[in-house]
Amino acid sequence: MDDQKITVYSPMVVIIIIITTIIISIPVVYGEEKIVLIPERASDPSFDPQFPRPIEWYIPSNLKIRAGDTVTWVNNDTVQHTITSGKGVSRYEGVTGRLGAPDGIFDSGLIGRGESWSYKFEKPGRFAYFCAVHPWMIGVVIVEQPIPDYPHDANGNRVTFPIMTVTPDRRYHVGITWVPSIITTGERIAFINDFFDISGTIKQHLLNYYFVIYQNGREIYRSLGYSERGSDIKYYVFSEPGPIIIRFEEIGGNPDNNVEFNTIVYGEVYEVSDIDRALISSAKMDTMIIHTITYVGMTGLVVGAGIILWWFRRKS
Ligand SMILES: [Cu+2]
Repeated sequence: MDDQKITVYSPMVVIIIIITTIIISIPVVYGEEKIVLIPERASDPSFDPQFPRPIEWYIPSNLKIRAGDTVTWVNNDTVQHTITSGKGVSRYEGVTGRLGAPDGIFDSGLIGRGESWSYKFEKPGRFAYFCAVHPWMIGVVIVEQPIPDYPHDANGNRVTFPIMTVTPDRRYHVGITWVPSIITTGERIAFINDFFDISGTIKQHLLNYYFVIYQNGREIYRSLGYSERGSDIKYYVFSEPGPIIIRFEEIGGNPDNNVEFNTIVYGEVYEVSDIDRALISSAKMDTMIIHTITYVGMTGLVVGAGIILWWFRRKS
């Protein structure tokens, strides 16, 4: 009987193990892909493009990412380049023949027109790089700590929603929950505020207070609130990253009755711009055109050679 049971349940057990393994292996922090573009004429030491392109051999030459992100360099130039970690040289030094000093962390090797190369940055730090062929082409990737995937305070400590605290007059419990739990700039954040009596059980109806947000030492938002059947929602869209303090002031009309919470607003470190997208697609188009020309040319040569051969054979 026992043997039979094992036979019946083992496929199920296997499936459960597989599903569990998949869930466990999903990374805690999801990495993003960032694009760095090598523009046309990047190999030219006198390269000095005008608006709207910045003066950069790698665009952007100063890239901020988070640990776990992958950077893909796309070569939109007509010649081969490398992405070699280490110290490059100045334009003058490069022209006079000085070479860069690789540090061995990463090296793409030569990448041609329209080709790309990717590298995943696992650890925080500052990573300088250059082109081994044109060592005045320099760039840097700054890798920041990844964002925790759980709600946390301004020090990164995990918090549990709703975060509860007692007012100084010891009459109320105030709770806060923010959605989404990781706050980023440009996204509408809902702050759900709960008000209970001191026992923490009876919701407080029509309790007035000020909902105030401070960031970088200044007040950025203030709104009068009322607890409707014990709760209230405030919305805010942050435009800047950095730690914030959320203060409930004058709770119940008492000017000294203030409580506060804190957390961090994260910024979008880098977005691929429309210009980048246009350049990337033009790099891909270049590759396609080159390939087409090559194929057409090769076909032409083969057909031409065939015709010539046929012509000579016919003559002789
Ligand atoms: Cu180069």
